[in-house]
Amino acid sequence: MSNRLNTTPNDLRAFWMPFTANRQFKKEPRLFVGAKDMHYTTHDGRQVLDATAGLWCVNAGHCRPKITEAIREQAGELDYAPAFQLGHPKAFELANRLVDIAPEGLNHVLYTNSGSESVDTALKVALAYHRVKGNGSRFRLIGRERGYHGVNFGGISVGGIVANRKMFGTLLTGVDHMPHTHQPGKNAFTRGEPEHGGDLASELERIVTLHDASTIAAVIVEPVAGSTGVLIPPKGYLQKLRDICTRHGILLIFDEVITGFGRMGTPFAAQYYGVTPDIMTTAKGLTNGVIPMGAVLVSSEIHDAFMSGPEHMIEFFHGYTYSGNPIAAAAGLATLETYKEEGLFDRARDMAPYWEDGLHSLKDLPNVIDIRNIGMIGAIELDPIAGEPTKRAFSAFLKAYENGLLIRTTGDIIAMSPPLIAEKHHIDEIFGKLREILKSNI
Ligand code: PXG
Repeated sequence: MSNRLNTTPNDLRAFWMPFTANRQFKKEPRLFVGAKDMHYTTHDGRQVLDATAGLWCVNAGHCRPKITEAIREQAGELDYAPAFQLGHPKAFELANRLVDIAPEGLNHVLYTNSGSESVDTALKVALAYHRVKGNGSRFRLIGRERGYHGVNFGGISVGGIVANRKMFGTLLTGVDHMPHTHQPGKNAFTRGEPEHGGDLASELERIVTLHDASTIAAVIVEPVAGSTGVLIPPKGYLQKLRDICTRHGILLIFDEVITGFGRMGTPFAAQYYGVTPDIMTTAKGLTNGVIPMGAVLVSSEIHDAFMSGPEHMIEFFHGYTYSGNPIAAAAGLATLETYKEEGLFDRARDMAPYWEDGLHSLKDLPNVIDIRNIGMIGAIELDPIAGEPTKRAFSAFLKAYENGLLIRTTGDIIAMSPPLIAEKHHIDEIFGKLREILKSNI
């Protein structure tokens, strides 16, 4: 006897979809069956322009030949190699290439399979680092309101999105949160970095005073908060966090799962802002979203602190079956080569002003209460319908999909982050379609 709910072909019920309105979806399914460069093909044969690079990950565009070929070849040559006590060449090669484009001083790489795992890995490295240095009293982790650091227990503990936390009990203990930096009253419709709010970094100083620096292991922030609706750090904010952490011996972790791999027009946001963290988490664009893989980059200071004791002993009791998986590593190498050959990070930097102009041209439309942008990231905040939060933006999402445009929404905010291969005419099409949608009464 089958466990299936019934045996109808194409039955959608067994798959409990992630972060999805399952009942709405299954009434009106939206399926992609193909993709190429800037477009998806839907199950009903329509082309949809991708204004979100999948979920902020397909930075080089879809089904790029070099990446596809690398995966195909690797799958036929070496499918899997045990990750513990054994290795394979491409995992080492990819780590070197990552270090080459990373901010100076981040010289070592731990592999994961997702952004959530990168975050939990980074938090564990931070705690263990202080312990091996004889500072085991540093156990606290500091995150930020509205932060998104994936969905594992470490990530939701330091994260600050209520819906992602409230169902899950006590989470990690010893966590505190800085305030978020969103100040629409002062900063609405700012192009690029907001003027107001840099001083909010001094809230970290207040938290340090409350708990004492000797109890704090690390601070984790997204340089630009993505999932919560694109919150761009106010001028001077990240540097201030860096200074406070340095002064108090606290590790600074940048969660670059979204901001990494050219999204800001630089390899990482750290380079865009000229602020170097001690640990950096990545995923998504590392393999162009094609194969699950993440990487955590750490400083030599951190890595070297673990390299003591008998040489036959494992130095750090952490890792995944698929850490540095050969097919993922091959995809990662081919992705980095594609970024380099096509100059996609520079291209993003050069295209960003055009993106900014297009985005801000929507300022006059009904219910638009803020527009924000940085690099190839943009957000349009809509006035929520009274008593029905999220509905206005979700309607815009559905209308856009019907009209051949893929956007993301979170709350009543539309977020966009196109593949970095986007041409000006794609950008015109994105904002032309959005103008029509927002003009209609949603
Ligand atoms: N950190 C950050 C900063 C992220 O944005 C994660 C960690 C977790 O990554 P994984 O690979 O475990 O999902 C993320 C993920 C959206 C959206 O539309 C954002 C994410 C994932 C899905 C949708 O904003 N970010």
